[in-house]
Amino acid sequence: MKNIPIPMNRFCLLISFLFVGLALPNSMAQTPKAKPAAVVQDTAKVDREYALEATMLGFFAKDGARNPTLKAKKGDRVRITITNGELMTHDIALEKLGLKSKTLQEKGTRASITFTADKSDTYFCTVPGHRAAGMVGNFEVVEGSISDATIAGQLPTKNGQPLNLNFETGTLKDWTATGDAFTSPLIDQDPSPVHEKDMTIGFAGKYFLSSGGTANYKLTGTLTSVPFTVAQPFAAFRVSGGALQDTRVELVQAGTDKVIFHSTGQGRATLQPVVVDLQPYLNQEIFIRIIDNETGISQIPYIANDKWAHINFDEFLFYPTRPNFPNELKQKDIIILPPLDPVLHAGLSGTEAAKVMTLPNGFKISLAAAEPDIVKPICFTIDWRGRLWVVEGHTYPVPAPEGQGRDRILIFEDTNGDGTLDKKKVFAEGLNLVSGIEVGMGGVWLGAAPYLLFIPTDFKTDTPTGAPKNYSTVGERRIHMKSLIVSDGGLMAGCMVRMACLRIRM
Ligand SMILES: [Ca+2]
Ligand SMILES: [Ca+2]
Repeated sequence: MKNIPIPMNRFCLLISFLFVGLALPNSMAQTPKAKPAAVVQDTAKVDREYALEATMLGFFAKDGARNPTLKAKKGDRVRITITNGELMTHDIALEKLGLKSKTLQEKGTRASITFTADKSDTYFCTVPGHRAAGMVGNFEVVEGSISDATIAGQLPTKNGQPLNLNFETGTLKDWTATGDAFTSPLIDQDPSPVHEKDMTIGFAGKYFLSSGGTANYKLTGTLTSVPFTVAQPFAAFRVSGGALQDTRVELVQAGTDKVIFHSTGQGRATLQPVVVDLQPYLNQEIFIRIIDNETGISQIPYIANDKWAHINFDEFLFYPTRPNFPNELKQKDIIILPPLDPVLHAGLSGTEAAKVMTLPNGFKISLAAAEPDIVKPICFTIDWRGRLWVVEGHTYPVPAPEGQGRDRILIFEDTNGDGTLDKKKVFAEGLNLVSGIEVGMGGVWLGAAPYLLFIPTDFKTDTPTGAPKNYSTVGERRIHMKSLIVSDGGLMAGCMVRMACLRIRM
């Protein structure tokens, strides 16, 4: 067989779907494969350099600031480099300037835009839906000097002595701990021994406090400071860690026990200042309460173990006026993904699930196959003998390194016609990211992004007669070919992500 071109089908079908891209299928073949290398080639001299992590929750600066305002002087040569923080499609563009970086797909890859600062602008991710989701911030051309210096803060005092609200004594003096999360919470290293190595805490002084970090997030407890008088109208403290309410810092009015302010982290490790307006409480007594009631059994069902079930804290200081921090953690920046909708009848066995299904009149249902005979089915097809070919998608959604795929193709057969698939055969194993299957034209066709594979097959013995052969590359792994159909001497493929329908003629 010759190489098969992928012409745009005249019945090209566009289906509305979340994260629909705009590229058309005939451009896919030319899309270069995303490179894992994280090297920025641009070596031009720049006056100002910014680095941001790109995620669906926003662009994050190294100091934790979400969608930070990036500043430059008029005429400065500026470079903004983004690092993809997840396995998603992201880029960065400037709205007025009309400048756009290359598009990233793999986690850890980088792209940048370099330009001369002329006027203030808006930076954002051009992938449809991402700007609305929060990937947008300001670029500001400023007059004069660019300074992020803020006024100095002061430790609260008691009986003329500064309180240990920054932990610089290396002890829990002036604090009382309950539970086990704060038995040895002081850390003097960055990266911290109880956090992941790629996390930066950015604490002040010699010590900061953590209720267990990402290593011991299951611990719970409370740490309460001694009461002290509000001596200045503003305060700021540094916090990071979980965004759920059960890991939080509270400021409490002494005597009444009324919580006058609270803040969680935002699901990141870097400590960020939170500013509190204490004007209504001037000269009153308050205390600080640091709470970790999170065991890591997440309220979010798709996060099995929540490593953010901890809180980090440092340095509570008073300020005479409202301090300005470039990486201030504002409450609007704390985003908590909503829990999934509850699923009716979740967790039933295959037999029980079949019993509770609602069917149209005249229909009946019986169980054909269930776990553990079949696990993670992602696609199937029926051959001319009425047998079911099912792909188990163990690799999806993250592609395995070349040669380390874990997907399997199983053939099921109902040998006595009672509706139960009583015979099972493994046709192939070790496949990578298979999302579509069809049987016909002398073998088995697989959509295994970024490839369209053909396995020549002896259907008398149901065994491959050769290695999988690639008939096309669609350029990127996120184009999942589904709904393969052999008919009329051709192969039809539907594609997810870039929604389209292709017709491939032999
Ligand atoms: Ca400290
Ligand atoms: Ca915890």
